Amino acid sequence: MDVERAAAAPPTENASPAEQIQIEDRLQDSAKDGSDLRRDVLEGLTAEFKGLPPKYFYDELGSELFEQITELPEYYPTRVERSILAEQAEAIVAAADPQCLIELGSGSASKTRVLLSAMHEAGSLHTYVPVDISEEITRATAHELISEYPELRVHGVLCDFENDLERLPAWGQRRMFAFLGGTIGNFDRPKRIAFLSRIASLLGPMDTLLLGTDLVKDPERLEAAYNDSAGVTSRFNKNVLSVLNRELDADFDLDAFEHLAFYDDENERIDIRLLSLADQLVHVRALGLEVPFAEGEEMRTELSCKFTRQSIERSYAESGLELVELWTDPEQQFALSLARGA
Ligand code: SAH
Ligand code: AVI
Repeated sequence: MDVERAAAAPPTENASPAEQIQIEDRLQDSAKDGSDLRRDVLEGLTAEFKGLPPKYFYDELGSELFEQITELPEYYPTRVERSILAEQAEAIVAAADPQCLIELGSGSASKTRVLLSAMHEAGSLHTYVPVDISEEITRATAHELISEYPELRVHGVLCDFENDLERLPAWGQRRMFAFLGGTIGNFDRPKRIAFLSRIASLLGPMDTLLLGTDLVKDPERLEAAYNDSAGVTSRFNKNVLSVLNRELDADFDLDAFEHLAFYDDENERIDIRLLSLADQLVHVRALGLEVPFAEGEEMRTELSCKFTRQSIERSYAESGLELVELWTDPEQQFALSLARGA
């Protein structure tokens, strides 16, 4: 395991932006030269039930569309998670006592500010480590944060957390890993347990994990959140086809596919797909691939699993983690939970 230990650098009052921000590019060559994308797309488009991994949504436009989703009236998770953080940040910081906050899939870190402010109030704000696959949003976020928190060091890491978790540098003693927004729900169950187990093996005795999970609820409310009336989620979903057109010289016609999102009650998850509106042949020239889609055929682009307190505890138990505390909102729509190594 390639884990570097570095002491959390004490912040200085007059640090320049260049000293305060460091963005480390740890994306592997296979991500940079497109071979991961080629492998995943070849596998996904030649399978009997076609599918694409959700991480390819997040080019610059995809990150921007996700930001728009978080502001939609139907998309409650961001608002509710922020409200729980606003209520409980002090309690979370008191329970975890972190010096360093490492956020996986940080994006715009819009809710993270609540935690950073609570760490600031507790006098323990040293280092923030945003970890994301999307370079543009990570750089922009780092610059915004240092203007808001002059004492903060931002050590961003660009990487694919699925591939590179063990290659993250490890700063100082009391680290809190945060995985917010319900992004853990975008893994299916086996991947979730594997990923949480990997986090568990990185946690030292003083480290914690703060996990955001969307909760099982009325299917109508859930389905509305993924079928907004303004059509932003549809554009976000189809953006993966634009990524393939650009990166792999493909010729997907975005108008020939329809966004689908429905609640799968048995598996407690929203299933997000693209439905082919016609019999069509798509060319992915960079792969020398011709992909037939039948009219009515569905391709999975994302899963968004929903949880109960029991399923959160079970996921932790199966991953070598132990629940410390769980916070939710009055309507029990979303949960934040703090875990330690078992
Ligand atoms: N945490 C933010 C953003 C969630 S959107 C929130 O709660 O609102 C999911 C984020 O995870 C995006 O910023 C996306 O770029 C990032 N992401 C998705 N898959 C990733 C991967 N495999 N490795 C690193 N980052 C990833
Ligand atoms: C990032 N992730 C938690 C979002 C979700 O709700 O599963 C992604 C998303 N997909 C469609 N809308 C939002």
